[in-house]
Amino acid sequence: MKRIVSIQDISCLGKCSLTVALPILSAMGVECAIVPTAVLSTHTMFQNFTCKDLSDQIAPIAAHWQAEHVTFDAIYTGYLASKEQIGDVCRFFDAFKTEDNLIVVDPVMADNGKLYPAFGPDFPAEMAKVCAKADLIVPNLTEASLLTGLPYRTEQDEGYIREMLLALSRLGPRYAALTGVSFEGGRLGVMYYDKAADTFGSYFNEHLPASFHGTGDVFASTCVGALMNGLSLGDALALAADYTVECIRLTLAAPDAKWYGVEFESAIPYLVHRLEAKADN
Ligand code: PXL
Repeated sequence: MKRIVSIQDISCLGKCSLTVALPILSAMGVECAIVPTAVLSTHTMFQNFTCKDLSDQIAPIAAHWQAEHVTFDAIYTGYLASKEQIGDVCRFFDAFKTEDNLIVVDPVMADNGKLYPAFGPDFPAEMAKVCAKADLIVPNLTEASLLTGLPYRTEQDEGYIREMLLALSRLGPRYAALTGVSFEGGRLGVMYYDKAADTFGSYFNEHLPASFHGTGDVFASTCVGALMNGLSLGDALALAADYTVECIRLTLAAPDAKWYGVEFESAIPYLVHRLEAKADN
């Protein structure tokens, strides 16, 4: 069984970060160790939230695991709580990176043209240092714009997205995948770039008329789980996009849907069936 470690916060209520990553990766048959970056009462889209920064735990956890000779097939980071812990996360990468494993960074910090409330304007430059050490990064368009300095545009065309992907890849990672890409009404998806092969790819699905918190975490967790199941990057991104859409579809159909997150739990059978179908091919 593949073992990964996910470094992101615990939002005690709110269906995001580790409370989404753990069940999804478990359902996909991947062991997921965790390094919590912070404990919050809720995600930061609630009006108020508590937050206990756990930066001082990252180095001792890493040191213990190194003493135990633990290895990981992937290191997957999401929401980091403060710029103070960026150095700890980079040192964690240095401690556990091998020739064969994969560092996946979801540079969670912004959406819809705006930084999340807990971050100041100097945070994107710090997150760029984490991206520099990744094999694959999966930003949304707002995060990509903050990382590269290129303008954030809601009207997109392929030239703009390609330019963004090239700029992202110059931060360091071999692979960059941009989410929230749309070239025509009713279609939404992901476009990606492989720097070593100098190739672009894309995948589009239905654009449902709603947006929910935590869908980026659903997408990134599924992508990591799919890669650990041996899917190619293109297939992993397509499965992640399809599962995310299915989560939104079921949330919209649920009479008791919560505003703060998607009903990813109800869509887990769909995810498992899709993965089994891939394995049978
Ligand atoms: O879903 C991303 C996310 C993760 N963790 C926390 C957040 C958010 C988005 O708002 O606030 C704490």
